[in-house]
Amino acid sequence: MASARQVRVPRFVQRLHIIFFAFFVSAIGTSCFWIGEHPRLAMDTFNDYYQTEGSRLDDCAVCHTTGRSLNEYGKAVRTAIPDGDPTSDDQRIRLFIDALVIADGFDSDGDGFSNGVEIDFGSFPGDSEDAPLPR
Ligand SMILES: [Ca+2]
Repeated sequence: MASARQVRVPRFVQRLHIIFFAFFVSAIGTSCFWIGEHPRLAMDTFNDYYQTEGSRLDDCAVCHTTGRSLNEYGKAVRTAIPDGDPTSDDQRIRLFIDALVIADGFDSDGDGFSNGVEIDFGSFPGDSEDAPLPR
């Protein structure tokens, strides 16, 4: 026999935890991973900054291994991008260039050449098998 005190909880209330979880994930995603939502802006900004359009470095493989996975150079750039949610492409471009400049000083693939030197010489800064030719 059912108690007269049973309270029927509406289905949407029963699922509130799912809504809160989705909101939480969404909020984190916009503050930390915005650059992944703008791959064309990232590639265009890279090419504009380093004058690499049409070169072998005009390729997603500069930062990525497969799909959205980042190589060590891509991780260095990604790490240098501050958290936040830029509201315009101008802000995104400025933050991305700042991150590129920071990553220039590292040797992400450990081949003995800084990322900036590698890009200047047209080699991939995230691929230790690809380095500037010795002189
Ligand atoms: Ca390299």
